[in-house]
Amino acid sequence: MNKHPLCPVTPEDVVHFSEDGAICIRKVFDAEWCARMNLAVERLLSNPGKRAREAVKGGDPGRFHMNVFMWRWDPDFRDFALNSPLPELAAQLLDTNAVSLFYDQAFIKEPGTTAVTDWHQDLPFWPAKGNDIISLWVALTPVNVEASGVEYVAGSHKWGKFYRAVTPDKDARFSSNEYEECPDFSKLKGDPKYRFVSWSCDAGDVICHHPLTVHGATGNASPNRRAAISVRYAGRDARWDPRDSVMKIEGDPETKLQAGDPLVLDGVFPIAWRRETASA
Ligand SMILES: O=C(O)CCC(=O)C(=O)O
Repeated sequence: MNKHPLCPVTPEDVVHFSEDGAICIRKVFDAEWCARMNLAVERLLSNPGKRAREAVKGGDPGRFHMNVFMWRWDPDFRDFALNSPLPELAAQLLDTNAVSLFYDQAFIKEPGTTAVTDWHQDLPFWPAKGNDIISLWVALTPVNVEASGVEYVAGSHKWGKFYRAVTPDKDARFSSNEYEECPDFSKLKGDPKYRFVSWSCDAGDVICHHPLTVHGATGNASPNRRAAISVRYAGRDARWDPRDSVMKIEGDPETKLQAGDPLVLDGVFPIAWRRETASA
């Protein structure tokens, strides 16, 4: 199993990521990692635990399974988040000397799922703020962009917008009226104001996005499972920002962190990668 990305990140990738707020890095994981994590996904689906969400409605022939914090209880997910090429990739794209693990999240769509992932930004869901938070969406299966891919609105992380959070299962606890609703960008595809970016992936490719980049996804019209794990890492300016209507973080960081503290806390937001020669 590889320890470093198989395809190194280039300085052009760093610039591209900062401009578009989304980039696909090919061949981050070898086949052994993908096989191991697909077994872990299988285990997760049959034993989902207390934080699982299912977003399909009656009559949907598929299954849209989401889960969070798998790294806290499953050794394979733990290794994936802390001892794989991912944290180094995060640090390279954030151009920083150290990253902590924020959390991991599974997005599994079985064949025939009609439930979409609504257009959204990630930051409104989180008790966090800052630009230096990155989500690494790892394709564990091949992903055909038309059938089940995620799409991003390039540059939307720079709009200064903070859209209301909406979970795929429409959990009312998230929908704070303080913020405007995120438009349905699938209806704005022909509008020259917006540039959409998306990628078909092989297993082991990673799509990386900024926490304010607007994104959404179709269901799964392919005959195969679409399994992806998003692992989120925090860098330099990421801060604890407890607000109403945000997700609950496992491990009760609210009892240990003050608003404005860095997103670093043993056992909760552990340091996942540090440059060896870095002094801080
Ligand atoms: O895989 C999906 O459908 C959504 C992924 C997503 O929203 C994320 O990684 O933040």
